[in-house]
Amino acid sequence: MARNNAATLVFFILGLATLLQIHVSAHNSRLGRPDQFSSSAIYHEQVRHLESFKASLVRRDHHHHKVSGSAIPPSPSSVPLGAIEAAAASTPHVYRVTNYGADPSGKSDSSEALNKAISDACKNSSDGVLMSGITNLGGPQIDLEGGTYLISKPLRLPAPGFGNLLIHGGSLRASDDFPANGYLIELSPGSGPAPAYNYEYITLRDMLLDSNYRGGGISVINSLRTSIDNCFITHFNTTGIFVQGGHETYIRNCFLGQHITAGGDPGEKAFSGTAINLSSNDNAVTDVVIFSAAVGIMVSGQANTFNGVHCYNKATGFGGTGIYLKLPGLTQTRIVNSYMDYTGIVAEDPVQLIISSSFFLGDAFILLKSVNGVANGVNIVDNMFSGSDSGVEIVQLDQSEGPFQKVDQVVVDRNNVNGMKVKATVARGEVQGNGSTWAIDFNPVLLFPNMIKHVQYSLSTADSALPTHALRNVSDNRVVIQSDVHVPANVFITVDQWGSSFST
Ligand SMILES: *[C@@H]1O[C@H](CO)[C@@H](O)[C@H](O)[C@H]1NC(C)=O
Ligand SMILES: *[C@@H]1O[C@H](CO)[C@@H](O)[C@H](O)[C@H]1NC(C)=O
Ligand SMILES: *[C@@H]1O[C@H](CO)[C@@H](O)[C@H](O)[C@H]1NC(C)=O
Ligand SMILES: *[C@@H]1O[C@H](CO)[C@@H](O)[C@H](O)[C@H]1NC(C)=O
Ligand SMILES: CC(=O)N[C@H]1CO[C@H](CO)[C@@H](O)[C@@H]1O
Repeated sequence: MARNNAATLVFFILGLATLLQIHVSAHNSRLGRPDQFSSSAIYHEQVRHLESFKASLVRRDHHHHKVSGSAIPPSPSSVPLGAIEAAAASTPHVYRVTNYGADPSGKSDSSEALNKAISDACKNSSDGVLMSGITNLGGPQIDLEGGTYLISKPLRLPAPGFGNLLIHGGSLRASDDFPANGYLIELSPGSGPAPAYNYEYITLRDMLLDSNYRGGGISVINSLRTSIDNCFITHFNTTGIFVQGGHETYIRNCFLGQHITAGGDPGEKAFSGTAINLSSNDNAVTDVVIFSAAVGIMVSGQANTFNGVHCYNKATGFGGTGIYLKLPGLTQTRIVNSYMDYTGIVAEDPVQLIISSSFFLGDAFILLKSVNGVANGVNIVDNMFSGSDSGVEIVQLDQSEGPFQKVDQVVVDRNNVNGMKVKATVARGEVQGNGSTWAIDFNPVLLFPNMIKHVQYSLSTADSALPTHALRNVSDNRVVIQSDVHVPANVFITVDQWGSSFST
């Protein structure tokens, strides 16, 4: 019994110590420089905390007594309403736009009200944990309260240099006189002097943006760590989301389309605009559907990644493009786990590009376009292609501006293909014959014309004669094997166009 009590006491003390430890470390990290505390300073801190902890227990006890001692506990309604409102108003972290006179029915122009709410949210600051030149606003929320707001000019922060702000929860619609070159939300510097980066950690979430066929949806200029999450962006006439400069804009769980359609729209030929234009590095587009636009995603910045993108914006047959990689010579792009639905991928002079684990439906294909004739470090592997048996090749070359001449480490292989023509940079063939010459023409499969970098073959014969044989000719993607004597033989040949910086 006594031992049990002692154990309980030890446990209790340990528990207290743990509590204190957590408290102290949290306190230190808020000060930002825990290493400046000597261990004796920490000890004294702990003693002070223990004392105040004890005091708080006593206070709570006291309060408890008082409550249980009174016959009727105070009901919430007995607290004056004005006091609650005053308390809330003194720490406005949630900016409800209707408090600023915004009209949630979408009838009257709410531009001024919304911009006022945003500029008020930019008045408070927390501490300086963000990039130098960026004020940490501490996370204020502009709450659209589930309303639809008509706006005649873009929503903007009052000046560059702010971070840690959320705008969420409602719809915005451009008025008929909205500037045709504007965006509903512009994270742009405006006219003031711009710091190194305009904004950091701005989150735009849970919104429907209707550009009313005037201008675009969201522009993010020279900003860091922007999140665009669960937004539905439609009726853009220019671009749904435009990102220029800066880095790490994360676009996820979004739906973008110029026209509201579930696919197979009779007006598809007239779709225009670009759903996402990334003129910026290091961004990610994940789990995004693009259902109408002339170009789904235009990319002209490096090190962007696309994962789970579904493009059915405008079929290739009608002149549309799913993803256009316009970074000749330094592509550095990964497209994985995506769904190119009747619309394909175009890459200019690809240098470091991976397209993998993706599904190409409806004769959608990948086009490598030569600008300066370079294709280097390209992996197009492990995709699925499905087409209409019209002989469309899964990977094609556009050499109208000159042939691909510098081809190295280009691997197009292991794609599974149904109803389209396989193209690859590795091919295997077998030829059977009774004679002294065996030849295979690999042109139907090989992607690049007249380019075989490696050949391997084996000659198999059951004949009593043991022939001498050799690789005689490799030209125009044809391989010829010859033997000194006439024999019945099977010849197996493997060729590739990979090249490799590792070969000698
Ligand atoms: C929308 O874009 C089309 C061209 O794509 C243009 O003809 C039209 O004038 C634009 N509308 C507005 C309001 O700017
Ligand atoms: C994408 O943005 C760039 C500017 O950074 C512009 O030059 C280009 O025309 C745009 N492309 C499309 C297809 O919107
Ligand atoms: C191969 O051809 C030679 C003559 O050209 C003939 O004698 C021989 O029977 C043939 N062998 C087979 C397996 O057909
Ligand atoms: C190799 O074959 C090509 C035709 O494919 C021919 O033009 C060329 O002369 C041949 N070269 C040799 C060394 O036989
Ligand atoms: C905590 C804090 O600084 N709150 C201020 C935020 O800004 C509003 C004006 O927009 C002030 O009234 C608050 O005092």
